[in-house]
Amino acid sequence: MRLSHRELHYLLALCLSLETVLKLLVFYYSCKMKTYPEDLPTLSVVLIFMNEALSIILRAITSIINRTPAHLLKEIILVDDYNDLKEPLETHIKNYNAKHPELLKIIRHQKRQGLTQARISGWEASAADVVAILDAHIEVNMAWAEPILSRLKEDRTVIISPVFDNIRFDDFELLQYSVAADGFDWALWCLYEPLPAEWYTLKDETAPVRSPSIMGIIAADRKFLGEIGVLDSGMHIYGGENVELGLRAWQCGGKVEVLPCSRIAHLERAHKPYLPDLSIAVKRNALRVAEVWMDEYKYMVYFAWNLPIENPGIDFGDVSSRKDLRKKLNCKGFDWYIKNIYPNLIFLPNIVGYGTMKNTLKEDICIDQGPVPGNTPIMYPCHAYSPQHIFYHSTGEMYVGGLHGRQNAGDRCLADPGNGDLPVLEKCDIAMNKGLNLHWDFKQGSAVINRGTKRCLEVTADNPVSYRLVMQTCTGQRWNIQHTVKDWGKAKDLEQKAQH
Ligand SMILES: [Mn+2]
Repeated sequence: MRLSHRELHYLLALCLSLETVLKLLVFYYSCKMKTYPEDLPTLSVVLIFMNEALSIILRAITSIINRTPAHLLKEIILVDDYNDLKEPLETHIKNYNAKHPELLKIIRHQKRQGLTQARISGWEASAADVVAILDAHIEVNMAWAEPILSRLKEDRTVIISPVFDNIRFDDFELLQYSVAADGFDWALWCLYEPLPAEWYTLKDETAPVRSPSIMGIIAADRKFLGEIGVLDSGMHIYGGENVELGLRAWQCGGKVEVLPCSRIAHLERAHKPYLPDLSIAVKRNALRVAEVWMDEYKYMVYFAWNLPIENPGIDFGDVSSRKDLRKKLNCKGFDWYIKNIYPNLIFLPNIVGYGTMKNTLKEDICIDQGPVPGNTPIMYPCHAYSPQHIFYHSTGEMYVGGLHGRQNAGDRCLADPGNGDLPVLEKCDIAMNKGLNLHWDFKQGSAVINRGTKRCLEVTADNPVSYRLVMQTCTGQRWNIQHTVKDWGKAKDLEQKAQH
C-alpha cells in the first residue's frame, strides 16, 4: 500500500498525539502501576468527628473498608468530640462489626475537648503498627494505604501527609488537587509550597515529597509518634497544632513527607464548626509553638500577629512539659530548621516598629494598603487588621499591609516615586531593582522623611472628613507606630546571628 503525502501527514500526527496520550496515561498510572510488598505494617485509622452528618461518617468508614487491604486494616477508631449521633451510629457500628469482627471502635468525649485532644485520644486507643489520624468528612481513594505503610516500613521516623483532593459539599464532585508541599507563614497559618527542585530531578511522580510541615491529616508509626510526643495537648481547638508537629518532627530527628500516591478526598465544609472567631485559639496556639520551638525567631510570630513582644495579653498556658520534651529528645534549634528545612521563610531581624500607624493630627484613621489590586496606600478608619499592619526596619524600609516574610510571596515596601503627590507600594525586591526611593527616616512621634527625595509622608484634609495620604514638602507632621521593639541591642544580636 502506498500512502499519499497527505495520508502520511495524518499518520504522523496520529502517532504524535498517541504518544502524548501514552505519556499522560503513564503519568496517570504511575501510582497505580506501583507494587508494594505483601507484608506491610498493620494500620489503625482514627476518624475524628463533631457535629457531622451520619451519612458522611458512613461514607468515610465504607471507603476505608473497601479501599484498604483487609489483612492490613486492624481497626477504625471513631472519636466523638461530643456529638449527638448516639443510637444510629451504635447500630451501624454493630452492623459493620457483625461483618468485620472488632473492626470498629468508638471513643466518646464526655465534653467537647477540641480537635487536638480528639486526635490524641484516637492515638491512645490505637494498637496497630501505623496510625492514620483523619477527619471523618473524608473518603479515601484507591490504594491510599499501601504507599503509607511501605514508606513507614522503610523509615519509621517519617510523619506522612497524604495528598488532599476536594469533595464539593453541594454536589459531591471530586476535584483533584495537584501535589504540593505543606508550609506555613510567620502567623503559622498553613499554606501550600511549590514542590522542591530536588523532587523534580528524581523524575518520579510517585516519589515522596519532603515537606517543611504538615496539614490536618497525618499518618505515622504509632510508637514513633508517641516517642516524639504525639501532639501538644495544651493546644485549644485547632490551628498551630500541625505546624507544631512539623517542627517537632524535623527538629527532633524525624521527617515530614507528602506521598503523591496516597490520596484522600476531603469534604469541604459549608460552615466551620467550633467557634465563630477562632483567632483567639489560633494566636494562643501559635504562641505556644513559638515559645517552645522557635527560639529567638519566635518574635516573628509576634510581629505577624501584631502582638507586643512583652505582655502580649494572651495566656498561652503552661509550656514547661513541652520544653522538657524538647530537652529530653535533644532536639535541634529553629535556626537549623529554617536553614536546612525551610529556607523559603525569611527572617527579618531588623524590625524596630510594627503595627498600625497614626498621624497625631487625626488618630482614628490609620495608614492602610488601600484597594487590592492597586498600589496606592491610603488613610482609612483604623481596624488594625493586616491591611493596616506596618513594619518599620532599622534599614529604613517600611512594609505596608501585613508580613509575608517568604521568598516566594514578597512583602510590599512604601516608596516615594519622587513625582506627583502620592506614595506607592511596590514589592520590595522590585522596588529595590527599580531603584525606587524606599528608605525612610522615622522615630516614634516624629516625621516620616524619605531619605532619597527628602519629602515627607503626611496627610492633607481635602475637607474636614476626608484625609489623604500624600508625599509633600515636610510641614512637621508627626507619626506614631503601635509597637516599638525596645531592646535594640537584642535586635543587633539577632542580626549577627542571621548573618551566620
Ligand atoms: Mn476537615
